[in-house]
Amino acid sequence: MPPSFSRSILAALLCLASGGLLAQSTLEAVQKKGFVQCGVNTGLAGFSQPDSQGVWRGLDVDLCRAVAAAVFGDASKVRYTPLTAQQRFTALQSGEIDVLSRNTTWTMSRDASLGLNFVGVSFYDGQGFMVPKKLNVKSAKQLNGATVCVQPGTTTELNLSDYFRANNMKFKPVVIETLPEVLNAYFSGRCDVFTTDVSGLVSTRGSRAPKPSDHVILPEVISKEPLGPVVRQGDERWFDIVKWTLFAMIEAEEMGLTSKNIDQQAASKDPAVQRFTGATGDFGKMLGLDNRWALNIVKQVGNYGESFDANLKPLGFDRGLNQLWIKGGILYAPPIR
Ligand SMILES: N[C@@H](CCC(=O)N[C@@H](CS)C(=O)NCC(=O)O)C(=O)O
Repeated sequence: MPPSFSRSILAALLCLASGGLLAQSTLEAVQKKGFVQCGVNTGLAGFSQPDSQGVWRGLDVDLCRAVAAAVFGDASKVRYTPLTAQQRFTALQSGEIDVLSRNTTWTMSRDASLGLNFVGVSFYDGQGFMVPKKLNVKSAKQLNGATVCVQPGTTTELNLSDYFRANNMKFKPVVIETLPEVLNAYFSGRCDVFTTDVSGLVSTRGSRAPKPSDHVILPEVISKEPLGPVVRQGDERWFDIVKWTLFAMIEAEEMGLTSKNIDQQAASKDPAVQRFTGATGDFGKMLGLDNRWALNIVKQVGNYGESFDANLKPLGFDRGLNQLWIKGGILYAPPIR
């Protein structure tokens, strides 16, 4: 075989390999384009919503910013793709986004059959019901025959029918894809009830109800909704990066590291703090990142509690289950060591 011919076969093979088997990793692709493409909610106050200057804010947005801080040392290197519940998984599967950080419940079928991986839980939630106060309903058990507003492609839709069936009650679903429209239907009285994650009820009542005090959230919480960030399956490196980004925010709170003190703490003699800030060890390197990856997250975005206080506390959220395990909640990050 003439050498030029074998060279061109080699080139063709290399080309095939780079497009297929050796396809560029998510980290490389993100580094090359210079930003993280993050899939977020279309607008849910406290989780992800643009402020009056058009700057995206919220707990879910902070996870996107933290990934950018870990990867680039710059939390601003994020672009946002607002997604409805129905659009979110396709956007991730197709590669349109690098991370989905959008009040998404970790369920077995989503994890095991969509080619996706949940990295952990950033907010423990459950499904609830909101009704106009004037209906004088005190319990979800009184909702037999109600018209219920719900968004498609959600766990909400599924739990709703389970709950009514289990309690021998009937309901008329009003299924509307976009949040502004489903809220409009509920606030204008087309439905008796709006159901979603309790966080969604608290957030939309506080930020979108014409008069928040006209609406009550019923006491029943009918499901577990562990919400967390999602990545594509098959890229372990990227999975680890997003997973440890979330853990770093939780661990920083437990260690008392904040955006205010992290620079001084970088000189700490405490071995755990030294590992966290990158003063010792090669923990960043293990992820393919700078050893100051976690320091950059905390410095630029803050720890989990700082993000919670900035984004959710003003809307009236309590920490509840989303408190650290050492303070009575269930937030627990594995050790950085
Ligand atoms: N956690 C549930 C529900 C998530 C969900 O989409 N909730 C609605 C109601 S708060 C929402 O975020 N809507 C905003 C939108 O569609 O843009 C799930 O993962 O299926």
